Parts: sequence; C-alpha cells; structure tokens
Amino acid sequence: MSRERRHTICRACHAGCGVLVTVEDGRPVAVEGDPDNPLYRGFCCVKGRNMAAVQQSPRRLLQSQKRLADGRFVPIPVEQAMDEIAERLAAIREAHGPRAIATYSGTMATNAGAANGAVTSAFLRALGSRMGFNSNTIDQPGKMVATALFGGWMAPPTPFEQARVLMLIGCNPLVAMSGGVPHTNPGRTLTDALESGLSLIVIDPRRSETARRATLHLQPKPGEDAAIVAAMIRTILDEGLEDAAFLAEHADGLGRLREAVAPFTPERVARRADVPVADLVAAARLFATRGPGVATAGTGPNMSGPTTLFEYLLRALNTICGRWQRAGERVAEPGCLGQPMPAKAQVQPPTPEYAYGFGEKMRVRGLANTAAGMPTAALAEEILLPGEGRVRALISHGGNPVAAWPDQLKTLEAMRALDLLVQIDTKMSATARVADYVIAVQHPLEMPGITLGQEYLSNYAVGFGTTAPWAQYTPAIVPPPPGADVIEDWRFFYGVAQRMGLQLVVKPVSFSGTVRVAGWAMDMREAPTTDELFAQVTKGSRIPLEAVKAHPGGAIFADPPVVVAEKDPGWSGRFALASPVMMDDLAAIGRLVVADASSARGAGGPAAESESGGSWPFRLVSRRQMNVLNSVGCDEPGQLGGRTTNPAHLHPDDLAALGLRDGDLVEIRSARASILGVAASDRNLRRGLVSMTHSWGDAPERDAEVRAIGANTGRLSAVDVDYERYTGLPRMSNIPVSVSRAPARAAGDPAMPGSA
Ligand SMILES: Nc1nc2c(c(=O)[nH]1)N[C@H]1C(S)=C(S)[C@@H](COP(=O)(O)OP(=O)(O)OC[C@H]3O[C@@H](n4cnc5c(=O)[nH]c(N)nc54)[C@H](O)[C@@H]3O)O[C@H]1N2
Ligand SMILES: Nc1nc2c(c(=O)[nH]1)N[C@H]1C(S)=C(S)[C@@H](COP(=O)(O)OP(=O)(O)OC[C@H]3O[C@@H](n4cnc5c(=O)[nH]c(N)nc54)[C@H](O)[C@@H]3O)O[C@H]1N2
Ligand code: SF4
Ligand SMILES: [Mo]
Repeated sequence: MSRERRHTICRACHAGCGVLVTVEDGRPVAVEGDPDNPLYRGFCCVKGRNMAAVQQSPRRLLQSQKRLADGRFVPIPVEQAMDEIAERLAAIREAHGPRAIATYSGTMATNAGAANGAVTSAFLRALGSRMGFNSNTIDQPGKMVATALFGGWMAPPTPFEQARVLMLIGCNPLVAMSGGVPHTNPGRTLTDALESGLSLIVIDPRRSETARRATLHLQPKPGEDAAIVAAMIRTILDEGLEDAAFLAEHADGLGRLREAVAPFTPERVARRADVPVADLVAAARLFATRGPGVATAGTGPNMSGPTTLFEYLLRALNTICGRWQRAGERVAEPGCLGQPMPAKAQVQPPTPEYAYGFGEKMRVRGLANTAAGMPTAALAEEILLPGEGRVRALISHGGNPVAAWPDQLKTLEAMRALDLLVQIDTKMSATARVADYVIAVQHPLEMPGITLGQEYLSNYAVGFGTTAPWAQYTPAIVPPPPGADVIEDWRFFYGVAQRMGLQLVVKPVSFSGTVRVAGWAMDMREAPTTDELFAQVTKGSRIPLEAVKAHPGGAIFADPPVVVAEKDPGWSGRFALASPVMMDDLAAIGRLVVADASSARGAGGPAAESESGGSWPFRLVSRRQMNVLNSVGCDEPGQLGGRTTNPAHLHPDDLAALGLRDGDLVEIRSARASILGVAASDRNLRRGLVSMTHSWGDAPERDAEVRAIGANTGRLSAVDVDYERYTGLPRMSNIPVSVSRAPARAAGDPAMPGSA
C-alpha cells in the first residue's frame, strides 16, 4: 500500500486554505490543516476535512446525464453530450441570434477552478453574446455599483494588521470566512487582534458568532442599516470628528452630504431601528476616534434593503474618516498571480455612466448591465418573456439557480421554459434535476489549482480578503475514481466552442481592469493543459507562476514590496460624497425616518404593519452556517453532524407565544409563497425574526421531506416587487413573513402533534 501526505489548496469554499491531504493508493483519505502554513496556521474547517469524502461520495456524478422525453435521466458519454449540445446551441444561435444563449457562473465556478471565468468569458465573446451572468448580482452588487458612483482609492484601505477599530455590519467572518477579518484562520486572527487592543463593533440583529466577541454590539431591526450609517455620518460631522484635511484634498460634496444626513438624528434612527441611542452614538464616536480601521459589510444589509445606497454610505463613512492608505505606506496584499496593480494616493474618479443601466439591456424592468455584472435576479423573467431576443439556452456551472436564486417558483418555471438547460455540476442538484444535460465535472482534488480567486477577494471590497501576498499552486492530487467520465469545467466550454468552430481568446486576470499583455488565442485543434492555461491567465503577474510552484506548501511573496506612491502631479480625481441619485435615495429614506419619528406608533417590537398586503409579523433574515456553502454539502452526512435541515430559528419568547416548541414543523408564509421549516429556539436573535440559511431544499414537490433536505427560503422572495432599481436585487433577507404551526396535511410528519 502506498501512503503519502501532500500539500494542496482546499477549494471547498473561496478561502483557499493551504491544507494537507493524505493519499492512499491513489485515493484521498484525509484532509487536515497544515500547522506549518504561516498564514492559515493549521486551519481547516469541517467542509475542508470532508473533501476526501466528497470526492469519493456515492452521491457524486461520475457520468454526464441526459434527460429523456419521459423525464428519466440516462448516462451519456461527455464527448457525445458536447456534440449534441454544440449542435443545439448552433441551431439556437442561427435562429435567434447569440443573445439567446446565456451563461450563469455560480460560486463553485470560481472556487473550484481559477481559470474557469477566463474561458467562460472567452466563450461568450466568441459567441457574440453579452448574456454572461454570475452570483455577484444576487449577493452584494451594491459594492461595485457604489464604487462606480463614489469613486475608488487607487490604494487599499487601512490593512487589518494596522486596524485599531473594526466595524462589521451584517457579516459574520467567523463562519462565512468573509468580510472584515481576513479569511486566513479568522478565529485566531481575530483573537490575536482583540488581545492587541482592537475594538470591534458589530451591527447585526442576531448575536452572531462574531458579535459575541464584539466590544460593542448593536442589535437593530433588519433593513435599517442605511439609516444607521447615515446617523453615524451625521454624528461624526456634527462633532467635527472627520478627517478634514483628507476630505479637502480628495472629496467633493461634503456640504451636500451634511445636509442630506441632517434628518438622520441619532434619536430618530435609534428609535426606528430599535437600538439604544447611546450605543449608536458610541459606535460612531468609537469608529471615528479610535482609528485607524475600516467599516465593512456583508450580505445582511445588502440583501435587506437598498444595497447600492447602503454601500455608498459605507464608503462615505470610511472616507470622511480618511481610512485609506497614504503615500509611503506599504501595501499589505499587492497580489501575486494577478496583473500588477499600481498603488497611488489618489482617487479614481467616479464613473456613474458605468454604474448601472449601461451596455446590454434586459428586456424586463428597465434593467441593464451593472458594475457588478448582468442582473441575475432578472434572468428568470427574461427567459419567460416572449419576444425577440428571449434567452432560450442557459449553461449554468458551479451554481445552483433552483436552490440559490431569489423567487424559486419563477426560477423553476424559467428553467422549464428553456429550449436547452445545461447544468455543469458534481451532483444531481436541484437545478440538475430540471436540466436537459448534466455535465459531470472533476473534483478539485483531481485538478491543478492556484490562489488567484483569493487575490480577487482582497480587491473585491473594503476590508475583504487576506492581508498578505500569499500564493500557492497545487497539482492534481488524485485521478478521478475508476470508470468516471468527468472533465474540468473549462473543458466543456472549450469542447463546445471547438465543435461550433469558435476561436477562444483568453485574457489574463486583472483586478484593476488593466491588462498589459495581449490575449491568448487558444489552439482550437489540440486542447492545452490546465497548467498551460494557468500560465496564460497569470502571464505578466507580479510573481511568476513558476516561482509560486517552487513552494508546494505555498508562501508569502512580500518582495519586492509595493509602496503607495504620491499622487500624480496635476491629478484631479475626487470622491463624490453627494452623487445626485444617491442623495435622492437618501432623501426618500430621510422622509420615512422623519415621518416615523413624528407618528404615534411605538418603535421596537415585531413589525406588525402590513406590507404588500396581508399580515406579516415576522421578518425572515439570512444567515450562514459553517458546515455547508450555500447549497453545497446539504446532502453530505460527513459534514452535517446529523442536522439534515436548515432550522427556522426563532427567539424562545416568540416560539412560546406561538405555542411552538423546538423541533415543531412551522409554515413560513410571505406575500409570494410559503415554505415549511423546523422550528429551533435561538436566544441570540432579537424578537420578531426568523433566521434561516438559504439554498437548502428543492422544488415544492419535495416539501414534505423538509426534515431530511431542508427548506428553500429563496421561494419567499419576489423578484419583481420590492427590488433595487439599479441591480434588480430583491429582498433576500428582511422578508416580511408570518409563522404558524404547519397544517397537519403539510407532511406525514411524525413529530407533528395531531398527525399521529
Ligand atoms: N435567500 C437567500 N438567497 C441567497 C443568499 C442568501 O443569503 N439568502 N445568498 C446568495 C449568495 S451570496 C450567493 S453567492 C448565491 C449562490 O448561488 P449559486 O452559486 O448559484 O449557488 P451554490 O449553492 O453556491 O451552487 C454551487 C453549485 O456547484 C456545485 N458544485 C459543488 N462542487 C463543485 C465543483 O467542484 N465544481 C463544480 N463545477 N460545481 C460544483 C453544487 O452541487 C451546486 O450545484 O446564493 C444567493 N442566494
Ligand atoms: N460556511 C459558509 N461560508 C460561506 C458561505 C456559506 O454558505 N457557508 N457563503 C459564502 C458566500 S456566497 C458569501 S456571499 C459570504 C457571505 O458572508 P456574510 O455576509 O458574512 O454572510 P452571513 O454569515 O450570512 O452573515 C450575514 C449576517 O447578517 C445578519 N443580517 C441579516 N439581515 C440583516 C440586516 O438587515 N442588517 C444587518 N446589519 N445584519 C443582518 C445575519 O444575522 C448574519 O449574521 O459567505 C461565504 N462563506
Ligand atoms: S474555510 Fe473554505 S477553504 Fe478553508 S478549509 Fe473550510 S472550506 Fe476549505
Ligand atoms: Mo455570495
């Protein structure tokens, strides 16, 4: 028997932990943290440790599948599947034009394969379609749209290591590995920082794992975050705590911003959001005076209200406190495998014309391309709307529309209305089950990998990613299981392009948008290796790929250091603190805040007012859990620990008031639809909330299996009712709902009193 331990990159989520895998006779048997890794320091979560089991999983697809007319799936050799798909795509393009063909790239498209994005983009370009969608626009699209409206600093924000204060709004890095605390062993990193005197402010309606360690935790009603940040800005400006010199040199519109936040007195906002006014003021003062450090946010506030306005105000808050690196400071994470990025102490001026509403138009709700990409939340309607240009074919890879997109019923209807749905997946996921073809892909351990996506995270938003120039390369660790007919994601796009006679040109990955090297025309007769592809997408990178390969366990590439340069002579770029559209949106909320304060209605308590008609005393809010990534792993016993559902967490007093107990089956109803859930008591919630993870469950016909497969909260969202006008993002958290005991007919549910 052969047995060896090898370094690899965990690709079960975006964090890219450097881990050790034990291989016995060509099979992975264990994955664990690498204690010698200087950055991740031995970390490996339950998803990572279960990676070997997932590679060997009996639920894994080892053959591609084709759906027959009667709905049954039969295995199909992948080469034959690509022949048939290419033929159908060519016919659709011929009859309806390239726009009728769309792609959707989900989280695992980038997590599992660093070059997938480059090849998918090349495929769309060659096809002539601009209908490339990804999960960004059903996540936190306001981040990019707001940056386009606000302007960007051409150097990073204050790095984590230098931060003395950190404000986290609706993100939970200890579980999500995302936002504020570097994703490289966030638990230990946060402990070390708190011991060295970091002040941590957390704003979350739930006493999250991260909030439990906060210096100050505000537990507001959901959806009030824009008003909360506006009140903080007001407090800071009123008290003269802003960085006046920085603003004078780099920002326009301070006077107008001051006027715009005037309605947001701490008293009004505290009352509306139901937090102690002293805490709101204390948070603003602590953030402004304890610095340096940044305020950053996650999915909570972005999905609960106006994502763009909220992120815009967050940028204003950081900027009025001057939380950007200055000339002469060393850039903590200049990137390694992406294109080199100049760091300068100057503002990249706003580009409102590329914020939203530009380029390719959707045919629904007046939406168009955005700085965050095409609006995924409108794709189902686009597919369903008859007429010229209708999307008729969708290739979905590393994503799971039926489980993850908002408005599940509409998504299902759209998936069924397509002429052709190809799902590239490792499992018969909820989307695979309605696809025409399911392409079985290789597991990450069977493919080479590089840490390019992790660099992207560091450039994604203020306070995200790692704060060290870390890079790692891993070769494939094991071959696919015997008898498997699986390919890498990118090879599907390549194989179909080849058959359609398309020439793919791959571009190096750049986070600043600047690429100095020419695109690479792929040899369309003989496919390159993945290593050759990696060499091309990293061509011209700050650290050559070969240098990274020389360190099998990964390394920090601090040399040569990158230092923030002085502002260019004559540079005139300035932040826009008072973008007209943002000031209009803020004024609209300001009117609500003022009206609310002058009305007799008391604040606090569950929101009983009617919204969209009906009575919705609760708000459903999102959360993440450590052992699954969105829909990935919800069926893997090795990482579930026996908990096979996504519980509907409620405050114990709400449970009692509803006459419910832990484990009871409940019906959660929104204006759009209803789902079943398994009630679970959670003291860490404020009252009036139902807190659940998303992307569990399946189509409605499987609702009765809620205890075994969970429930799909996406079904409660309506894409076309309460949505953000720039990105189309609907409410995916803070959804008005009612909660009641599930009717006896709901499920032949043994735990239901009355059904026995
Ligand atoms: N209500 C609500 N809805 C939400 C959210 C929320 O907070 N609340 N969050 C939203 C967010 S932030 C996001 S990013 C989206 C996520 O949306 P998606 O990215 O569409 O969903 P995932 O569940 O991450 O999809 C991953 C898919 O990849 C497959 N897969 C697993 N391993 C591999 C692999 O190695 N290779 C390939 N090719 N495929 C693999 C899985 O089986 C699964 O089908 O969901 C959004 N939906
Ligand atoms: N283990 C694990 N890790 C993941 C994922 C996963 O599914 N599992 N998903 C990955 C993905 S796709 C993403 S985008 C990131 C997301 O990473 P995060 O944005 O950190 O996501 P969550 O952990 O859901 O944290 C959101 C927090 O917002 C709070 N919240 C809900 N509504 C509101 C509100 O209106 N206002 C405020 N202030 N807070 C609110 C919730 O209680 C929750 O604690 O995580 C990534 N990492
Ligand atoms: S945090 Fe993500 S990358 Fe790290 S071990 Fe867990 S799943 Fe893997
Ligand atoms: Mo996400």
